Amino acid sequence: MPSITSVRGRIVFNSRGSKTIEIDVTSDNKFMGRACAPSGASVGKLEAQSFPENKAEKALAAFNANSKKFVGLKAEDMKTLYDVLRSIDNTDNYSKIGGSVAYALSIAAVDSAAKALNVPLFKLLKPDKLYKFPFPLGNILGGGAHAGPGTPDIQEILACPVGAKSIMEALEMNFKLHSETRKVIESIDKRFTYGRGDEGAWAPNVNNDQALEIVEEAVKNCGYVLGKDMAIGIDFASSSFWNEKKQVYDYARQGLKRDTGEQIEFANKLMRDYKLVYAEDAVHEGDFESMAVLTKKNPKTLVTGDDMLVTNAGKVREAVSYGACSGAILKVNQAGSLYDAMMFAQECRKNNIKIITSHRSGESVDSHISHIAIATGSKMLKSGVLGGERVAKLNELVRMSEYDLIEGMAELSPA
Ligand code: 2PG
Ligand code: MG
Repeated sequence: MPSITSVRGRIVFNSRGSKTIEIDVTSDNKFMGRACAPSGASVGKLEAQSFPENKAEKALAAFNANSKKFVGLKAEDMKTLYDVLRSIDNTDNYSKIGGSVAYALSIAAVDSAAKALNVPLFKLLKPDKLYKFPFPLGNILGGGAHAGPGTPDIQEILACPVGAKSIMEALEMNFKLHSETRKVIESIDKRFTYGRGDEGAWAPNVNNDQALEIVEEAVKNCGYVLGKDMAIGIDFASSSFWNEKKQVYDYARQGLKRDTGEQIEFANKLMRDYKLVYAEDAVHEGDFESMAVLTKKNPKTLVTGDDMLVTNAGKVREAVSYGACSGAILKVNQAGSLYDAMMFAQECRKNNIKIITSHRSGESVDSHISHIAIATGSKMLKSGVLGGERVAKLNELVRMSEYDLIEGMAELSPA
């Protein structure tokens, strides 16, 4: 069993040019694992806090002050590493050492263990006989916190190539739809600049309804049958436009407001009209009751919690008590360490809630989440379409198809 012989942390930059933490973990003096913490723009209230006092320098200082405590641990032992992290920081949200440190350290450790043991990371995380590929869920057209004024209030319209038989075919379908979507935007806006948001999705000057019509038309132009070959998903990220004081969803860019009942009606209508395979955070993070209404009404859609569940096993139990959510986003950095995220995944599987492993809008070129998606039995991997930091995860899936251990695409139909 490889043991950690040294650790080293540093400040680097993410895809938005913001500072973040990267950590190297070396096992048996020669096998180096490395991981870099991502960060979100639309952040759930109960997520792990990336940095103490919101400063990467403070996270690095807290890590350096404690780094010796990790030397000597077994590199693949996520639980012991978690226990040591918790002996340093017992806050709910890792506000003392920083979620970025918990993320980078815990993933660099297993990365190093996988290299030392010469096994692919997904197999180290979950020894199994057979695995399935998650469907790539790619952001095609978006707005919200990921793009500027004039773009839709809805954060992401996503492609999911549900008819694909292989990962290669699935990726090609997403790239084709992304490129066709640009042509449709250009046909209605001759001055379209090809502007893209933080995750590589087109960021045109259109409202929410037009945005959906554009993607629907692009699906048709590609020759795909909507919902059969290519399905659409939406991340409303509705907490970011929920006005708690006025109790309304404020679609400020489109100039309209919806109360809770109207928001439920709107989300139901989109799920029906566009045969959505996926609907994330359609209501704000605290509204489990409305999420339960949507979940019950739409058995064919993965009605998914992101800000609502914040990759927290306790929140999954809360959702289950309401009957809310058939899908759950897994973002390791929301939870903090990889062990926290694995406990969340276990709770989801126990309750038959489908897992969707996800990137963040501020990313690195790391590709560990592709392995985490396979190891957790994720139905989808939400990791964008274009941009080096997005394609890095997708290309890792391509490389993984060289292993005979992964057989075909995940089963999407609701159990
Ligand atoms: C989300 C994510 C990823 P962010 O809301 O699901 O798409 O965005 O990382 O900005 O929270
Ligand atoms: Mg989200």
